[in-house]
Amino acid sequence: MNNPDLISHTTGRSQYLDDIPVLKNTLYGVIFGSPSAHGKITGLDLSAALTVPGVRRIFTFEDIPGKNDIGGIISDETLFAVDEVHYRGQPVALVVAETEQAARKAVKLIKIVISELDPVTDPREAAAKGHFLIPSRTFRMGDVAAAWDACEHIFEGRADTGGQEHLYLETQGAYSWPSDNSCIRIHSSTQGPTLVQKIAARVLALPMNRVEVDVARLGGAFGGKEDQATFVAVMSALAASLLERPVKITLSRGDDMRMTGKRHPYSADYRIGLTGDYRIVAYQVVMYQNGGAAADLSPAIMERTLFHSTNAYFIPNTEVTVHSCRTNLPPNTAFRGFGAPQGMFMIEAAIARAASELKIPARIIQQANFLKENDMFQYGQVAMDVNIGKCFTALNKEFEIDRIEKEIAEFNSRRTVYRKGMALMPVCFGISFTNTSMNHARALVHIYQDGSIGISTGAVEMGQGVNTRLARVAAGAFSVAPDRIRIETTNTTRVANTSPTAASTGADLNGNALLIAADKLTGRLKDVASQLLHCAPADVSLQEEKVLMNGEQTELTWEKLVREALLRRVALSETGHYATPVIYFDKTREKGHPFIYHVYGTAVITVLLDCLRGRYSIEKVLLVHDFGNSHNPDIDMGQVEGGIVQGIGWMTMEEVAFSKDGRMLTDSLSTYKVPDIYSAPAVLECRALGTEGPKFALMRSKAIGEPPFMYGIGAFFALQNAIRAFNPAWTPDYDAPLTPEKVLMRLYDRNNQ
Ligand code: LUZ
Ligand code: MOS
Repeated sequence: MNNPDLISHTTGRSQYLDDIPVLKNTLYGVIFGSPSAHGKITGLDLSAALTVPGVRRIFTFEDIPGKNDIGGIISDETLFAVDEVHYRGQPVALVVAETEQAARKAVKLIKIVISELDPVTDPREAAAKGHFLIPSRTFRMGDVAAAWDACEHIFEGRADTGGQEHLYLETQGAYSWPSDNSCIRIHSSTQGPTLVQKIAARVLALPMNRVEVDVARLGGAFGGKEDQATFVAVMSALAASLLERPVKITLSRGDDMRMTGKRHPYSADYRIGLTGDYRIVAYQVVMYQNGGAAADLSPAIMERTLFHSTNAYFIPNTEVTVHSCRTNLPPNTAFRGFGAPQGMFMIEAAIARAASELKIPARIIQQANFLKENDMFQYGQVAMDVNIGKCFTALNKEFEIDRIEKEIAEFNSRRTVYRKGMALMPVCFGISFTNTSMNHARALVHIYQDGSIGISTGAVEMGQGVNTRLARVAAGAFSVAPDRIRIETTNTTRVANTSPTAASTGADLNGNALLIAADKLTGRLKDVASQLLHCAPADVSLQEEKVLMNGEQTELTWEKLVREALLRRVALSETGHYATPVIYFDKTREKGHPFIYHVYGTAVITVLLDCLRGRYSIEKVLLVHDFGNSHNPDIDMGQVEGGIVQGIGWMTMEEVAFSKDGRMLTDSLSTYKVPDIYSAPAVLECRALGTEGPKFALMRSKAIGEPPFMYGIGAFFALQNAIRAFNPAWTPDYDAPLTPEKVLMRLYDRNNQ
């Protein structure tokens, strides 16, 4: 089934935030951010800025009628700074003017006096000073301390991952206006309309029923709009409410890059112990999460790191600790994978280290430790329908890893200036919000009297294709033509108390709610049909807009049936509520059954490295992925391809850099390199592991948004292997991203031998 936005996207008619026709009297807001990463505000002079023609008002914390508190999980973040600033770009004031140009001009004239304090940007330094955002957490299984004795080999070391800019095409923005009876309407580019509604209500001192948030679609999000769309939306609502005029805010790319948080950088110390036959017996790791200046989603991200810290392996004795460290950087936030990629990188680094010391390919260790049916995850969940081994076997059968290895060895033995490298990257990713209470969704379905159907859910379309999936589910459930279905905007007045569209759960949760609503409606329609056809409701079925009785076509059509139902005063609207069954988690024991199912897959990545220049290309990504019974193969492949390229970018070229004093050095596309078509793998072949799929996945089609991202981690290790083939004297280190500059240094590094 086609994307319902197909025509409007390709003709440029789809409405993003900036395409909403602008109302008369609209004002424009530009944020004034702190020029310092840490300090006390001792003076703020707005007088020159206020003289700029067109400026209507400048808002600071003093203008907030409610609470100056935008914290999502914990209350440690303000909308506007009060007397201290904690990161560069932290909002201090909002200038609102008749034009955006006037507001920008005024922002430059704001004078702030800051008494500087020392900024901390490094998470280990923050930890040493005791600067934590939340208490640290540890997951344990077995007895690590006792297990070291049983190990033939023990290796320890350090591993680091970098940040990552979301670089959604549409920057953060919002457009709000006062509506009837002191209500406020907010159009926000957010993954979490309910969160925007809740925080706007808190800041404006309004009950939530006076705040309506509407989202048509986002121009990308990747997690960056789960929490961090909120401050922009709330500022526009605040200004609109106090000025009683529409107010629009669109962050410039530079402001967006400087002001908003990114993927959390992590730094880790690991210890891994193996038997003589390469079974991993023990794994201990302490990770320092660079959380930035406020908690944002860091507690939940920390939790997912803990859950995924052994990736697709069974390790009987583990002890994994994450410290969430407070630093003077923008609050780091959700990003596709949500802490799992960081945790998985650490175990892969530990395995790679062991392999290099033992002088064997890492995949020998990887294969020897794949999770098996009924193994226990560290967090107490028993692994069921484990497909990691099957994915690997299928991958090996399809692409012959031995042959690839031989070809690479043969290529490298020619000793040209090029080397090739290969790595295997297995992935096991748990589906469900780790916070059990968030795993619910609702749908509101109207059948209109002409037979067309309008569907509202909590799902936000951000380019991932959730609307296509929902439309197809609905067309199937009612057995009507796809063009009868409209997926409405996501709106807090129609569907309330939603969880953000995140954690790869958007289709599963909202689609299941939709099925529940549809089931109630078709039940009522079949009752009407049974009256008209003088038969039992069970004899009635709907098929391709026809009503069948005992499998035989009748003269009753979908449209006629709907009209008859209306005449009989049967309700043609319905809601469905879905809450994921089975799952629970006990945080006091750190044990439970947090995930409704897991997604598995295995990839092989090969790279070609130019050893004169340090340049490289990703040659091939070959993978077998367990889609379950894919409901929309095109959407799923799109997510696989996009995820892998984004993962490769994180591991190889995207480098978020800050100066010591907390200034972002990579705040434009000339200094921050993201993958383009030239850096995408030349060959990407994905095979589906044919499985029937879990019954709790929507139409047994597994969640797809995040899991493929982590295949990209293989690019790091493939590159390392290529470097080692050229420079055997090099002792590998595990400091991602492995940019061309770093690769070049390592090609000629002989110091550490
Ligand atoms: N967001 C969230 C997420 O709030 N909880 C999660 O568990 C999660 N997982 C992945 C991505 N976003
Ligand atoms: Mo998320 S990383 O907002 O699914």
